[in-house]
Amino acid sequence: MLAAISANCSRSAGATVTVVVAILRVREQHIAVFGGSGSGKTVLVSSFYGAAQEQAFLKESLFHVIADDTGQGNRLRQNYLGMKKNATVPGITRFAATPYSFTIKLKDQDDAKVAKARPFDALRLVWHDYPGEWFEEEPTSEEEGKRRAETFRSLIRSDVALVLVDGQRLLDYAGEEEKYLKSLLWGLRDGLLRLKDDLLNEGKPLADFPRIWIMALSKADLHPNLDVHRFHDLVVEKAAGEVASLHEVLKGLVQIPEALSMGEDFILLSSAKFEPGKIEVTERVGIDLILPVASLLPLERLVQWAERFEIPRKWLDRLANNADVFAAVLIGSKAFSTFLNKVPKVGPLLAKVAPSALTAAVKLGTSKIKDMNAEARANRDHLTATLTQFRLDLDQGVKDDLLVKSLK
Ligand SMILES: Nc1nc2c(ncn2[C@@H]2O[C@H](COP(=O)(O)OP(=O)(O)O)[C@@H](O)[C@H]2O)c(=O)[nH]1
Ligand SMILES: [Mg+2]
Repeated sequence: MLAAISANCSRSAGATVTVVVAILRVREQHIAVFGGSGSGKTVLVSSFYGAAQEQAFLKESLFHVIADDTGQGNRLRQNYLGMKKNATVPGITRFAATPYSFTIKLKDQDDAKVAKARPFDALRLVWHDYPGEWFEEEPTSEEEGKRRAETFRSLIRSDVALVLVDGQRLLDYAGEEEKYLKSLLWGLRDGLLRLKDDLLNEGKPLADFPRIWIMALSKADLHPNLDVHRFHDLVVEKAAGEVASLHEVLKGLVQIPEALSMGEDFILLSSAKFEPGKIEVTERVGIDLILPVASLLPLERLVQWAERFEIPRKWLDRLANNADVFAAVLIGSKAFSTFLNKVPKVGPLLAKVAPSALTAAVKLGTSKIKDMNAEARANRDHLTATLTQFRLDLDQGVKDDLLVKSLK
């Protein structure tokens, strides 16, 4: 928002000075990425950020991806350029848990009229790596245990968690994939159980916690014949019991345990095409779905849950961050305020909104979204264009057999 703060400074001459201050209204979405050492976490975040700094992306895109920590951004870009130019990969980072913070800043932030009409100006994506080794190995000291719990606590604001299934290890275990899949899921389950006492406040289940746990095949380029449905089948065939018991453990950690999707969503990811002596960074799979998944999937899921069971109003805000503003953009601020005006003004913003406003936003058909996207692009309303594009990207991801979304 460009907030004009009028400071009426009386000067001796009686002149009035108006100071215009630009305040960027930023909405934050967090995403948690769980994966063992070598499963592709660092390469993934480097590819996500590096590709967004390419001229081709900068020209075409509706937004810039800016690293909030410049030094960290440069390191990620170095990783990316090393892969692209010299086929070198980033160094191994065992036991490192790093949050990365990116601001998704719309282009042409300065059109005052468009800016004023939108409910927020920029999205911040905070990306949390959680090293899977921490789930495989007991902490070596009490202090180490504390550090793990603290790191975990920082990522529980995420709506979405990706569980990386290492495509290389699946190959190593070809024919007996259950050995790898079971150990991965048991490790996660045991790790969570070990953290449980530290995480819960006097045994009270958590309100804020990732509610959507997506199984993500990393290094999908190593599996050219595996589409997302076959990956889904493989997980069910080889490790359905382990998925179910991880689901049980997650349920034991949260309030409103019905609002949890575990082992219902699947995605394919490849950060680049790795060939002998060459890393083709332009051949990426699923990376462009990360922002849409982090931002819009929670809103969609919230509506699905609300159709299945009663969600107390005050909970709407906690189960999917920013669902209110995303819905407002998707159905248009005017329509959204009509919904708002129909309900009593109490409690947090979302509690005021009949879930029907959210449903309306989610149920818009693809052709309607396409129209809105074209219109927003024409009007240079980049926020609406971006979010409607995210919706179209999700639809396309499903069509391209890269993404399976829960039907529940
Ligand atoms: N084929 C393929 N290999 C990958 C991909 N991403 C990572 N790798 C390989 O996996 C190694 C470990 O990746 P890294 O991101 O460092 O794993 P981390 O320990 O989870 O951070 C890299 O050095 C690459 O050799 C990918 O998308 N495709
Ligand atoms: Mg790493």
